[in-house]
Amino acid sequence: MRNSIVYFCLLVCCITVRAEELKLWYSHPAEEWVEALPLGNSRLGAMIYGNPFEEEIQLNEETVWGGSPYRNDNPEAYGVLSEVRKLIFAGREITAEKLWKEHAFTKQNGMPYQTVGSLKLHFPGHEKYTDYYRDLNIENAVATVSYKVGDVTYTRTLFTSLADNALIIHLEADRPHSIAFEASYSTPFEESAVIARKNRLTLSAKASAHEEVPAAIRLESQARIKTSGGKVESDNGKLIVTEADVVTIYVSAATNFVNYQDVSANESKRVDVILNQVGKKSYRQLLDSHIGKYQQQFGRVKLDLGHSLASQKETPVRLKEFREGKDPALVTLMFQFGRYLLISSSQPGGQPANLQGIWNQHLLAPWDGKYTININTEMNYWPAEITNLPETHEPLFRLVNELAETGKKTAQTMYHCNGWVAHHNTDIWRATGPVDGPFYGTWPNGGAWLSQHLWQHYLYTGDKDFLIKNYPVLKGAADFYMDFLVEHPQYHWLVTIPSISPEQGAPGKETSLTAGCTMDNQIVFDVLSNTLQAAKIVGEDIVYQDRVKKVLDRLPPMQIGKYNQLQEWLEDVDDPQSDHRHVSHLYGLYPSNQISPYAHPGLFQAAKRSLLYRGDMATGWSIGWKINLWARLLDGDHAYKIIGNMLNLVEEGNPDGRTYPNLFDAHPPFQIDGNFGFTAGVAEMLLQSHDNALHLLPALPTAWQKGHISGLVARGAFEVDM
Ligand code: FUC
Repeated sequence: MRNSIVYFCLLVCCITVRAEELKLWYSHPAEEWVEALPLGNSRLGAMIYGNPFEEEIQLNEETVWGGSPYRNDNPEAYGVLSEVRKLIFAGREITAEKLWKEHAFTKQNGMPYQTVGSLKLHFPGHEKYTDYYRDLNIENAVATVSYKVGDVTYTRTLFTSLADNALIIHLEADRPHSIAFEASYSTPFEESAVIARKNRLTLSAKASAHEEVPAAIRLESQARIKTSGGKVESDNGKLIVTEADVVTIYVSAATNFVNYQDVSANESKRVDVILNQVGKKSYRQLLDSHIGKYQQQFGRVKLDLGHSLASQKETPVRLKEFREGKDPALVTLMFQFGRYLLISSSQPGGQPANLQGIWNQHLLAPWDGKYTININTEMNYWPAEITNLPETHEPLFRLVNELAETGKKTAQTMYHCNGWVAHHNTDIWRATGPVDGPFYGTWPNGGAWLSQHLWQHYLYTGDKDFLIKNYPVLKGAADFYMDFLVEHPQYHWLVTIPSISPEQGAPGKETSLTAGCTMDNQIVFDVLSNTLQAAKIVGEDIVYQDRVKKVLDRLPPMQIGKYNQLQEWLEDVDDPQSDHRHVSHLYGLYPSNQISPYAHPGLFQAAKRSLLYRGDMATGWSIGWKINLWARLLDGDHAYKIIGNMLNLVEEGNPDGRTYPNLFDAHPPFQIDGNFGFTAGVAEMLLQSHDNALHLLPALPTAWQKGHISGLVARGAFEVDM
């Protein structure tokens, strides 16, 4: 049971302008993918272009990945490990890098997340239309398209049912016998087939082999068409509908994926089971159960920062004009859009949201659309607890448990260490070896950082059974460091080596390879001290607890350097001119809680100095991180300035654009972590609970004079209304 407190810190504003619904809307069809509107139920993703004449619905299924079960740890790594360490300690990092590159990496840099293809609906005669409108209503997770051809009004309603696991497309016209179209599938996969039979259109395909790992994923997508009035015929890989009054299309997709070791399911049977079930329900029933299930999660948090006439404009116009300062409701929309995306891409039993959530039109997406775990995947889940969506965190918890299995072998093979390790990337096959070469991949802390999400969930919920169940994973992350850390010959602290401060070399160094950089020390500190706290709660052996304490006492402290900055490396070498996107040494400020303004004022000022040096502009996700960091620095106006850097339309001639017309965040290109970082950041400006107390409105900007928020969650299982 949650504790509930109501604070009247803000006067609820008197809204003179009608509170707009939470909608993204447009007066034109999408021409590009980043204008199309995303629907999703964690399993299925759909991007709706809303073109009257040639509707395209680009489809995803969360388990369509290249490759098959594989591992990518190189057993030769251990043979060179002590030499690599010696060379780094001796300042010969380039030689160390060469050796490490030859022996610690494999040909596999991770498998790609892939599209299914598109369902296309061709409406002859709809080339010329008037009164066009399309939207995505994120209060009920339904998209609509409407327009007129002559004097007939056509309406499309689409949703990916959270309750019934299918995409539902409902077509209506305000005159009988007016609906006529052809349905077809397209897919980029070489090995694929489309069959049309009666009212069913079926696409089957095989995902790609990649980096010498054979393909294993088989996928099927099927569309079944039900009409009232008119008829459906099949012809040469197409379904043709004529003279219908109303049409409902039910679309499903599935693969043979069972888990990271098992691909033995039957995708056709899965699709059949889903669509047979869906076919028993009326359109109304499907719509109601979808909205009911969605609102049960989405409706928990309400935010109102005020409205104005500017809030009623078309979405891209609002993004263009945000910095004029008249549209506080755009922050609300973007905040809630992040919650919409998390609900739509991460539900219990599914895969965690990857670099693009579940939405991807490519066979080879940027960075393969996989899981980059040196910041990006973690950021995806920053809003999960605080914005009251703890169930969306479950797929990530399962991923961490699975990495603890695969990463045990990596820890043994590469480092001869106990416990488990994952480097800076993983994928659906839960690969835990290093990828992308030494400069980026020498980072044995991905699993450790992810494991902190288990501890945080415990802090938010107080769920002791959850902690007991997940304790072995936390302990495994700690056990790895107990073996992996090495005494630094000069400072005598225990340090990680080889490692990097993601993804940059210290000034004056030609490579990134280093020992004991600040972020590593902070992560190791979290892993060990949180495992120690958990050990006490679950009643772990006292001898083990003492061992952990002894290691904790020998970690390097955070250090303040010559520019009054928080040092990123053991040596005082930071470049105050650097605007690198990774602000890794500020991990201790956020998401961790190692730098408090009250307990560590010196470090707090140093962290602020470091962040000021890095500047306010960055890639999308880095902007997302900076909103949270300025919130933790208790500076609402600075956080708000960074919000303005995010809410800036990507369009030709604007290199600073960081949000696409469909509100997807721009790295650029599209990467979803920035959306989630934004949502977490707005919440962090309004409520903090990391420092052993609830802090209400810790970073309220001057721009938010009036407002109301309910349903945010604080550690200790409090739900807060203000
Ligand atoms: C890390 C970042 C990049 C990008 C990639 C997916 O490598 O440094 O900016 O976000 O992940």
